[in-house]
Amino acid sequence: MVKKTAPRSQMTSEEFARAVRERLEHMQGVAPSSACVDDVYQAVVAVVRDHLMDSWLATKDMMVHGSTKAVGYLSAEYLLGSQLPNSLLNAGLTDQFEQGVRSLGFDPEQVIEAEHEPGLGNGGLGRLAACYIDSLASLGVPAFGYGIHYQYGIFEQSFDGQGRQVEHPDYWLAGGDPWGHEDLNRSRRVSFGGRVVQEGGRRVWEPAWCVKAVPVDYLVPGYASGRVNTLRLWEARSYDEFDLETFNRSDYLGAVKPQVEAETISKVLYPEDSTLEGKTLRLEQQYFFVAASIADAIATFYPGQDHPDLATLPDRICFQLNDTHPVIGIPELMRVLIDDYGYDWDAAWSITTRTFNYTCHTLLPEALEEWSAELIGSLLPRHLEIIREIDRRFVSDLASRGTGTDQVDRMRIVTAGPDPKVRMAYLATVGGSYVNGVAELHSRLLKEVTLKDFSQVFPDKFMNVTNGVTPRRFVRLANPGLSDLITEGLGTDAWVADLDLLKGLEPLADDPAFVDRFIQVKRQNKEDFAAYSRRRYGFEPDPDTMFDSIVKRLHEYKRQSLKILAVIAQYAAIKDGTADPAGILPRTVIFGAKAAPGYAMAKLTIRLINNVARVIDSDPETRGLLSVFYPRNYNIELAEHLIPATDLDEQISQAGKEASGTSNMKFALNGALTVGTLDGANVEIRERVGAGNFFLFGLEVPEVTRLYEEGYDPRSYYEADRRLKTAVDMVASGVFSDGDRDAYKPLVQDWLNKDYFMTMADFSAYMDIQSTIENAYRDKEGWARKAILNVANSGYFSSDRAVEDYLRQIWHTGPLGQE
Ligand code: 26Q
Repeated sequence: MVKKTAPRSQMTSEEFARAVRERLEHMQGVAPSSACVDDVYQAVVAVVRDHLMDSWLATKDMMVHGSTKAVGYLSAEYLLGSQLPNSLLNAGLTDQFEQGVRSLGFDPEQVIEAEHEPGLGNGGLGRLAACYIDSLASLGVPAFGYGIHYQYGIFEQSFDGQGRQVEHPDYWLAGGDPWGHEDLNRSRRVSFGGRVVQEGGRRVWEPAWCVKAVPVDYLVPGYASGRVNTLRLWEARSYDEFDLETFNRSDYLGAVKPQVEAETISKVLYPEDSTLEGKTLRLEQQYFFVAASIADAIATFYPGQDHPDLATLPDRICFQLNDTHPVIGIPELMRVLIDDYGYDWDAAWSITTRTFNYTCHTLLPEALEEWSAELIGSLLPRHLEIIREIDRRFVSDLASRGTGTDQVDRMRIVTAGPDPKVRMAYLATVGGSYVNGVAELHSRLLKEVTLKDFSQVFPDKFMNVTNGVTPRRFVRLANPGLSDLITEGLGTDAWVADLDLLKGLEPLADDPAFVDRFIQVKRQNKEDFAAYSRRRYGFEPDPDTMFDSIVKRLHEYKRQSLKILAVIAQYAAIKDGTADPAGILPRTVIFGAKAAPGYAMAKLTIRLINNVARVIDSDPETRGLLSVFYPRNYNIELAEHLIPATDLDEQISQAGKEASGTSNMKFALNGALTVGTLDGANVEIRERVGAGNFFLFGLEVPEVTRLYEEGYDPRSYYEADRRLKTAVDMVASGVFSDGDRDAYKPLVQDWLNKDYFMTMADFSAYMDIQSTIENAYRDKEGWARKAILNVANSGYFSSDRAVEDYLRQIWHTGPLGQE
């Protein structure tokens, strides 16, 4: 492999400054002397985009005219984070930007902070998509990311006076969209509703209304690859004058109404990420972006052809379904092939099944999408017919393989009964070549539990690709101090494009000078975070305390309540003198989490955390010993500041519930130690970094299963552990609600009577491992040594490796220009 070092563009800083000035004066009409930071930001973005344009055109040209199969990543979410620092790094323009902007009298830091991050995703799945498009471009693989140009991204979170979550719309486009390139000439028509009629031997869909899908393109520059791929996000517009032919003439007003409402389709990202309501608008969003993307791919690879040979489609592009959200693409491609291009069923099925693959991201049954057949039928009548036909043929295929009738019934894509449902995960499994889970444990559980019947019949379909994260954003950019130290330690910065090289740091864990430098870097990151936090939130965590972080969406299965109960128990021990102040390890516990607006239990947990923080931080007895900090609005920017500053990372989900986790990888790569259960990718992290450098606790999957079967009694754990009893009783008695004993009743009742995720059962083990952690932390050098070994052995968790796994096992393609 060629060792790639940081790219540097030919452009000088003088040229950069000149281009910015030019842009300000001639395009924006602002004299540099009267420009504000936002003006400069806009001009800088234009300069960077301009600079990437030639490579973008060349990449697209090679993709269309070459013979390398492209990847079409279909994802309803891309949680991009800020674009400027990443584009500068990948384009080799960082120094020129800094010097150029300074020469114009501006602070580069402020220009970078002028960006409002596009929060077009909920959490892990959306961020993973963003990491994968970065890696695809960096590896030089021709790829399109396809998604939705939501006008409102994930809501902005604040807290009210009682500590409750308040949601505010995230109008991320307020300052324009300087990175987006709207391409009106590539727009596509997407139709909905109506009916299907028989015309001769053909079924003909007569839709009732349609919308225009307008692409907004974002450049995705690879790191040191010279390639620039495309992220194409679709925006819904109504046609100015609607085309009467498309309409059902007998219902004129009924047809106009949805037309008028067309633009709502891409208005807002749904903030739910597990409990799924079958809302029409959500299905409209899914079909909208997938239909536009499939039409776009055909137009791109078969330009100007009325009768393209679509039998070659699987050689030109493969579509990866990021969870079930884009699965309606399977019947859509069938419809296009059969209805629009005249292929027969078998030919269309062969093309379709070789074009799609499906990644599953969950183990929770309630998170598996099911749409009522009635809803699909009213919005997409032709697709429902096709889905029913896929199901019919699938069932007869199973029968001919000798699959038992019970099993066949369990496997039906369309459920039987009065209100039939379409199971999207099953449709994806049947309609594509491969299905993959996102960590080894998850992939195994998919085969053994969630999709067991399918893995019995189609064992070769099932794959694992353990998730990964991009080292560019989450190490090189987020943690410059550690990056410099790594580069120094390895004698090269080639690790940024080849993260396995981190292994070379392993011997340095025994080098006292290196360990010392490592300690200094972490210390500096903690001070930087404290300063950032004071500016942003008005709270300054004390860098002399251990920074103990738990950041992820708020979910019962992720068990933020286990953490808060442990904090309360520690608080109680300080108050009642059980804990000797001299023996307490000073900590700052940092929470970051948004809850789905309709998820009552999660929102109540947020309120509890905020009030525990309030009570503890206003209590003089805990000063310098225990502090709880819950910054509002956890997002990519906050992650980039917090992760490098963290000492202890909490990955404490109930075993068998977190598909993978990806923040666990980011923390390990940034030299935090993990306290975690054997769940998701924690298992692989522990294997790689070494059991001695990972704090394991809690029930494991077989024990959880056994407890469910035997009958789980949370109250028995409450009775058995004084620390737990004290903590729960404090919540119940109103200590964190000004005496109001009802405030947290639903939470307390759940803990004592249901506790589906077994927080009570894991509490004692969790408290016990905390003492082990504290002892380990007191040995400063020993802790740093463990942290270095985490960094050195986490190279595997690069999204470059994950994408290479997809290329080898699933996509069967590779970089441009190597065919
Ligand atoms: C679906 C239908 C309707 C409304 C919303 C949704 C929806 C939206 C987002 C369902 C799920 C999500 C997001 C899921 C998610 O982020 N899953 C996480 O994916 C990560 C990347 O693989 C894993 O690391 C995490 O373990 C997994 O929880």
